[in-house]
Amino acid sequence: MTNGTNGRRRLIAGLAIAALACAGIGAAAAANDDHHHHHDESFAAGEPGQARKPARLIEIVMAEGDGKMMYEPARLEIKKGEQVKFVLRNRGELLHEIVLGTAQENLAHAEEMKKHPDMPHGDEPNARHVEPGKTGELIWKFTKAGVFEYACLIPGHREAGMVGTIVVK
Ligand SMILES: [Cu+2]
Repeated sequence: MTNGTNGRRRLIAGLAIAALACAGIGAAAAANDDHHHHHDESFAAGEPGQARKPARLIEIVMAEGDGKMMYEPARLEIKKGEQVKFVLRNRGELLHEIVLGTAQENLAHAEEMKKHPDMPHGDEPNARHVEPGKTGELIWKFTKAGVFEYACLIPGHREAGMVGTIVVK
């Protein structure tokens, strides 16, 4: 890889973080179109899955109550190389999301979201929004060992407990 490519990748990664925070602006389709130009960067937690390939089904419930917000379960163990189909059930009364990444990435991303509190990002390959009472799906292949998390980066939600741990080994 040339230095030029490295520089470009860094730039793209920076742009992607900025874009993530504001993808809620305007039509989702337009925002997603804009996003797709940045998808040549890699994801820390693995790679987008392929719907045609076999996947382990994992159901995650999103909910809130008693001043807390949570995922159930809040901890997952996954084999390196395993493809997972997350079925996300929002049993709460608020919009929730799931974003897969490292804790560091999600914290940085959450800071960006705070600057744009009314603008949840679009559905990146590693993220899904789920409206109250609805169910969403996210297919992901965990190609890298490590500790990752799934979090809701809508301002205040991660802080209220909406974060789970994924151990890949
Ligand atoms: Cu949430």
